[in-house]
Amino acid sequence: MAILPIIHYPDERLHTHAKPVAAVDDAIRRLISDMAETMYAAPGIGLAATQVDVHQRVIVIDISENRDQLLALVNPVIFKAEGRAEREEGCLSVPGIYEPVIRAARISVNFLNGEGKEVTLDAEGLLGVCIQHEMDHLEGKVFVEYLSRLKQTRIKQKLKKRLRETM
Ligand code: GNR
Ligand code: NI
Repeated sequence: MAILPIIHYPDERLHTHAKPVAAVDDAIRRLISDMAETMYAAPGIGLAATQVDVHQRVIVIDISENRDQLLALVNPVIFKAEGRAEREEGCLSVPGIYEPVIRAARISVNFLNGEGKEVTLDAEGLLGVCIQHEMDHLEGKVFVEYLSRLKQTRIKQKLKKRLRETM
């Protein structure tokens, strides 16, 4: 297991489109395990491979209180989305920034789990939001892109300033 470095916005690599995983093999299982360790250490409730500069369609999520309900989603596809709901979001790639985003209220998603088995999951609330947020990362999209241009500019300036101050 290993904790992987997380890329921070506005790094260009966060805009990379991830490729489908051909087979859930030992290398993918190692990636899932490293991503889980990275997510738990951060700590966060989700992590997309994009955030650790691996451009394959792999996501880990754990929204449980006890941090013992790991979900691994390989090649996820949302095939149903209903309603709209607003919720405050944060992102490990945009540290310290929390802003409301409107997304589908309920989704149904298809994916392969860590064993390569096909799974269908209905999700709403925090889990639904988290899956949509992580799947955006795989498309090269960061949640701040839903905000106004002005807010995006301010967030970029804030993160760049913070980067300068810690170097
Ligand atoms: O840890 C995280 N918390 C969170 C809170 C509200 C909505 C989405 C998230 S995902 C985030 C981890 C992360 O950046 N995943 O990409
Ligand atoms: Ni994120």
